[in-house]
Order: sequence, then C-alpha cells, then structure tokens
Amino acid sequence: MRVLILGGDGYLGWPTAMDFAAAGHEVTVVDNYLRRIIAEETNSEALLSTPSLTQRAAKFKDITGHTIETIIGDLADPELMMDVVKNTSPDTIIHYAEQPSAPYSMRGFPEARKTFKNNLDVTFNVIWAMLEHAPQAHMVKLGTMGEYGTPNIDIEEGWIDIDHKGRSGRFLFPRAAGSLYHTTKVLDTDLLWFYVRTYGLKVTDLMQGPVYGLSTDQADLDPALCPNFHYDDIFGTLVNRFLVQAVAGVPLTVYGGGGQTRGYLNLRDTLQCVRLAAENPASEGELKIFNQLTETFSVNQVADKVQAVGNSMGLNVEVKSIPNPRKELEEHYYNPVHSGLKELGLEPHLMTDDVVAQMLERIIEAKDRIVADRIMPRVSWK
Ligand code: USQ
Repeated sequence: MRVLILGGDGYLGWPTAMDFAAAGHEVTVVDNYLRRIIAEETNSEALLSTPSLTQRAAKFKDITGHTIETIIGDLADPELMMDVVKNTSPDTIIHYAEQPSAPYSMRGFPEARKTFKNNLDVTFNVIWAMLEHAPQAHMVKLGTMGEYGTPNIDIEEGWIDIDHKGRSGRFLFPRAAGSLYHTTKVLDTDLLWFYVRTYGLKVTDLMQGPVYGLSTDQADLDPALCPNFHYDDIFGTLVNRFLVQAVAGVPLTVYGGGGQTRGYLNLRDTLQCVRLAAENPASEGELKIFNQLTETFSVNQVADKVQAVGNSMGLNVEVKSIPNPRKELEEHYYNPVHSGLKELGLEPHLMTDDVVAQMLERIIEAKDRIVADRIMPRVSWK
C-alpha cells in the first residue's frame, strides 16, 4: 500500500510509520512539529530526546534499509494538504494530525482556539483532499474513547440500535466528552459521518483509550528511533506518568478518588490495531468504528500495580490522592465493547507485572533526565 501518515512525528505517528515501512509499505509522513513546539512553550519536553523526523527517517533507513519519506508542513493549510494527497496518491491515509492533549485544550482561550482550529481544519482539509484527489483511498482516523465519556450504560462500538415508540434505527452512540480536545474528536466523527454518507468516502474511526509504553520492534533498534515518551501533565498519559513518578520518588498523583476507569492499551497494540484497520478497509459509504483498548483499569488499580511492581524492584513507591484538576466522574459504570479488532486478529499485549517492570527498567536508565516540576498538574478545568 501507499500509506500517508498525517502527524508522523507523534508518540503514535512515528512508531506507526516505522511499522508500516518495515512491513514493506510505501510510507510518507507529514508533520509541522506542533507537539514539539507546545512542549517547549509549556516546559513539557519528552523524557528521551528525539531527533527531528528527517533525522529519524535517515537513521531508520541506515539500520533497516526501509525508506520513510518526510514532509515538514502544516496540514491545517488546505494548499499543503491538497498537494500532499495529490502527489502521494495514497491507498491509505492515517490521520493522527491533531493536538492530542486534554489539559492543553483546557488551559485558556489561545490554547483552546489552537486545538479547535488545528484539529477541525486538518480533518476538514483531509476530507476535501480525498474528495478531490483520492476518492478511493481509505482513511484511518484516530479518535478517542473519551468521545463517549462515562455513560451509565455499556459503550457499544461506535453505533447503537435504538427502539423508540415501536420503530427502530441505528445511530452514532451518544457522545459526551470531558475536555475540549476530546470534543474536537466528537466533531471530527460527525464531520466524517456526513461526508461518508453523502459522498461515499471510506473511513475507519478508531476510538482509542490511553496508550502506554515505549517499546516496539523498530523503536528498540536504536535510541534515536524511540517514541516521544511524555510524563508531564500536558502530554503524559496516566501509566507513563506513574512509571516516571515511581522512578523519580514522587508519590503517584491519583486525581481525586481514583475510581476513574478507562480502557488502556500497549503502544505495540496501537500498531497492531492501526495495521488491522488499514488491511481491512471500510467500504464505499461506510464509517467503520472500533473501540481500541485491551483492558480497563481504574486510576487506583493502575497506581496499585505500579506501586507493587516498583516496590518489588526496590523502589519506594508511594501513592497520594491530590485534588482532581479535571471535571469528571470519580466513581462510575464503565463497560465498553471492544470485540471488533480482536475479531480481525488483534493479539493483546496486556499490562502484566513483567511489562510494567520492563518499562520501569527503561525509565531507571533515564532517571537523570526527569524534570520534577513537569509532574504536578498545572492546568485546572475550573
Ligand atoms: N489521571 C490521574 N492522575 C494523573 C493523570 C491522569 O488520576 O496524574 C486520571 C485522569 O484524571 C483521567 C485518567 O487518569 O481520569 C486518564 O487520564 P490520561 O491523562 O491518561 O488520559 P486523557 O487525558 O483522557 O488523554 C489521553 C491522551 C488522549 C487520548 C485519551 C484516551 O492524551 O490523546 O485521546 O488518553 S481516553 O482517555 O480514553 O479518552
């Protein structure tokens, strides 16, 4: 396949690019370094320094012989998007090119506006670039489980059948996101669904939970190929943050009661899921939706796990509840269906004690690079 990856410098974009290239696909990645710029502006740089996208692609080519074409540019600019899609003529477009931080989107007006404009503009532009230059291509779009919020009923995979006053119909499952960032993904879904049903585009929307990990087959080949591993309050996801806190000797930052439950997955499984989605494209006029997670945990369960494994390795891990900077339910029902990707062949890498220990070992090697003032929450929803 000719694969075009939008947002190819990110935590998921770069490992995805290597994964598709290693599998023999023709890969082009585009990125404007928005995440790196925000990280610098907010003192939220990743734990391990990562070379530029072009440098990483050159290193990957040296080691594996596989080429990843890189384009540095802003996909919110419609002209650039049109040119990229026209010139690469992709079979598959993987759309990661969004501002992915919930806290950043809630920081204030400039950050909210940047998130809103970037995320919606890129989605709108890619839709139109497909309509004009690649109507037969399949888009794999990264959504988020956060689109659904935490409803008091089972979360179906994207769609729900409703019986109402003796009639029935199939609808998008209700969405009720908890941050502006997550809400931009709800808006993306609606936009995609409109263009899919009206113009026959082929789209798969992946509702992904928080990802953890820093190891993939290709990332492990050289330190220069590792993903951007964040532990700050802006870009760090829960598990990655707790691992770094355990190593730094900072009590694990449980927000509020810690009953907040989410569906987690290993970075390796993101790669599997995206490959499975790309290899099993939606049909013309179909919006396929998968819930992309492998197991659910509450914040307290993640904290207990990291504490137990950390202590068995001689770390003295403490857990401490701090006031919740977010507006979210701290006790709730949570039961998302997630069978679609498994039916396509997903083989989960679960969060076993061994997996936690391996991640802790990697972070212990980089202990000197941890900057403690990036750890506590600096953004409040209130
Ligand atoms: N939390 C803590 N302590 C912390 C950090 C987070 O208790 O130190 C809690 C949060 O309040 C939340 C849960 O842990 O209840 C998950 O937080 P998170 O920061 O791991 O995840 P979130 O902000 O929702 O966003 C992350 C990614 C986002 C992706 C999303 C999937 O940054 O791009 O879309 O995970 S999901 O959470 O399913 O919406």
